[in-house]
Amino acid sequence: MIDSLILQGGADWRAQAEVFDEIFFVFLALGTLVGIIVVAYTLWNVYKYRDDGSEPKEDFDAPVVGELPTGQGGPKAKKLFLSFGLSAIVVISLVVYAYGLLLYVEEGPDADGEGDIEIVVEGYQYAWDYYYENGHMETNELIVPADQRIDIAVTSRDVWHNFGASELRIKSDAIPGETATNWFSVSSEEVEAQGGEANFLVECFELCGSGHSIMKGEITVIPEDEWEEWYEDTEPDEEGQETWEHHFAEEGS
Ligand SMILES: [Cu+2]
Repeated sequence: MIDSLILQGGADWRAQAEVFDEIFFVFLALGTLVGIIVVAYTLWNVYKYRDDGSEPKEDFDAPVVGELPTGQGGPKAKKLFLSFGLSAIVVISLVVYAYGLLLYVEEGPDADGEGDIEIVVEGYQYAWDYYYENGHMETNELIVPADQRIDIAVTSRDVWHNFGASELRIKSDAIPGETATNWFSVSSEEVEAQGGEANFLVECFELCGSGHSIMKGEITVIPEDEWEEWYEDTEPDEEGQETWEHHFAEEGS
């Protein structure tokens, strides 16, 4: 139910996928529970107040078509307050709980930005370019280390696109002239489980032209030491560096 894209960097470091799966599970479980109670209570009342042919009791407060129920004073009001109170408690705690988790998703763990890997993602008809801090550029395949928070700044070169990786539960608008930020993380456990290299499909989620459906990429996560070796070998590029700085320096995180 909750998959294992947990990040190990600290007890409170959790991948977005894990957070969203937890929210989904909590809402599903509570929804099912409330549903069972409401349906069971309804059926029980249908049975209890069924028409068995006998005359109704004199003090029976039967509902009248076209009139608002007035007999909810006395002991019956208790039931009203109980159901109202319980609903309020459930709804308010869900709002507080979900809002707290969503704030975490927005800010990410360790929001000081130090030591994070920052990548500029630029969409265009019909592919994705990724710029690293040293200006190195990769097309369609984004190679990042495990156990790290990866910050992405998503933008577009031509029309509106949307950068998303469903398994990682990330999705960001790619709009020309604008920068949308997002983050993700994959644990080394997950990388090991996928055989030393974890792969996640990247798709464009904004209809952007005739090649929209082939606008696919990949996020490849490798162990940190392997990634560092790989990154050392990449060629720094001045133009790429300018693109990177334009999105990360100007944001002034
Ligand atoms: Cu697109």
